[in-house]
Amino acid sequence: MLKPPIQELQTYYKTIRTRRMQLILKVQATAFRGIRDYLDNNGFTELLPPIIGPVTDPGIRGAKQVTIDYYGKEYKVMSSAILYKQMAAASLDKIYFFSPNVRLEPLETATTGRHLVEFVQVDIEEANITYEDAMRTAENLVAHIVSYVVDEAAPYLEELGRTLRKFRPPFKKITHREAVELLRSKGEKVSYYTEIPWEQEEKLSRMFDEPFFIIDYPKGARGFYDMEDESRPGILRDFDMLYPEGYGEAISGAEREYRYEKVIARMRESGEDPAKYGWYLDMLREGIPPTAGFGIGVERLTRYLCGLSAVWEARPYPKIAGVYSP
Ligand code: ASN
Repeated sequence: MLKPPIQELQTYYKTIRTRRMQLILKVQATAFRGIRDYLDNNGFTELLPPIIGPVTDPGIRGAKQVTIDYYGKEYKVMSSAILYKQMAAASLDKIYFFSPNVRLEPLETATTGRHLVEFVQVDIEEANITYEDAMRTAENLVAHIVSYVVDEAAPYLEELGRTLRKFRPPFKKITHREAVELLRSKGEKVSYYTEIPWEQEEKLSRMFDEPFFIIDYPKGARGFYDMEDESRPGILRDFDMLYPEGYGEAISGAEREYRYEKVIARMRESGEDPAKYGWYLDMLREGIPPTAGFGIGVERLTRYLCGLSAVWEARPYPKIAGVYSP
């Protein structure tokens, strides 16, 4: 467990001038090149990310959205750009953006070493694919990034003391149910019906030495946009990818529910008011193709690549729950 970082983090921005932060930022910039190298060479189009809008992703696991006054109307700062991704993939087929997200995380997350209030995820979406296809993209992307960074950033990794190994897909897949059974067999109290808490996710991640997927989360665990499997009610066609060695979640993704009536029903079930989602529901009513995709958090990626103890080491000006810092 990390020390409470509050005191230290108020002045953490000064570390940008240290050698260690220089090395981390060099590795991170190399990873960005690796991400674009893979996606641009595989038919994806990079788009500018939306930053504010009338609604944003409600599936943010206990964090709060940020509201701003937009000429007298309430707007949200993107907690994720999920709602826009489906529309963009309906037009350009294979898209991605480097999407800045803000989530007011609970105060307890200040010491997890894995939560930031302000972070960036590379959000990826493809039309007319299944979640199995999306997982193939995800594992190929991660394998490419690691290989690219190992080749292109070797001196930086060495100076950081990080040994990074290349991986060859496919990555192992376990269901959410199997993950819960595995954790229960080690004495952990985890539920079959909810998200796996981050502490247990970290323990699970220590049991593996390669990235791996957890698939088929229960309906209660995720947003209304993850598709429910029609032949297995209550089970979603979605996935997380976890890094090994205790680094925990790398990626979250899913096949999306795109049918108007079903989305309305899922919104109601999850306590969302469909009236707030005007433009999104209009888009679905007019009809879009099925899509699937995922998001990969770049600070957690950097943490893994560099072997850092906390995610705030991957940001020169980190924002942590409850910490007033520049
Ligand atoms: N980016 C995630 C996805 O594509 C959604 C999220 O961040 N909540 O499923």
